[in-house]
Amino acid sequence: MAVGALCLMNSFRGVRSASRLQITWLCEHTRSHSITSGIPGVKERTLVAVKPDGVQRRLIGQIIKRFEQRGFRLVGLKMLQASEELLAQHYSSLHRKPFYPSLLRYMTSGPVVAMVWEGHNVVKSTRMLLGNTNPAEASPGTIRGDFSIHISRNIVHASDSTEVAQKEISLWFQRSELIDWECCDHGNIYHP
Ligand code: IDP
Ligand code: MG
Repeated sequence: MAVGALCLMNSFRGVRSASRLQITWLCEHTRSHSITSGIPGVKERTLVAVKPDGVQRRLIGQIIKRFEQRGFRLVGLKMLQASEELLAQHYSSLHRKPFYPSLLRYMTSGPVVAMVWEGHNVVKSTRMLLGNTNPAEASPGTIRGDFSIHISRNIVHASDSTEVAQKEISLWFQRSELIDWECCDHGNIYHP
């Protein structure tokens, strides 16, 4: 066999064994630091809600896609017509704002899709995925920066701190509506 071909085969084997090693490490690492233990903050959760304008403009799928693509885990999902009572609690810190009555009208104008997403640093990362509250200030590439133009119709809600996230999740979801689940590719695909 030509020397060149031998070298090529050896380097190919090298690449294969290196990637196998990496895959084995990844697999072990993922297992020992799985969703239920290990990486600090991996169980962090946040509330995200597609607001009535997002639902009516058929943006639910595109919004979910961004969270899945980023690698977060969906642990709760439901569509509901939010009541004034729920929203009054949800937006209790804003009830003195001049826009509060119109905010409640907007949020009750149609169904909302509420979700709980989980993962490392999910609260902060989600706020970055959403972009500035005012879409005019939101960067292109963010949800608000790509799909909206006015602060009164900004498509999507997300908790702004881990403490607020815990309160909002328990306000919008029963414990039984949230599901812990493991990823099927941890072992089945990379660990024959
Ligand atoms: P956030 O949704 O980015 O956390 P907040 O300040 O908590 O922003 O405000 C909650 C929601 O109230 C906003 O998403 C937006 O729908 C609405 N809002 C905030 N400021 C204004 C305003 O100046 N005019 C109209 N609506 C506003
Ligand atoms: Mg807020």
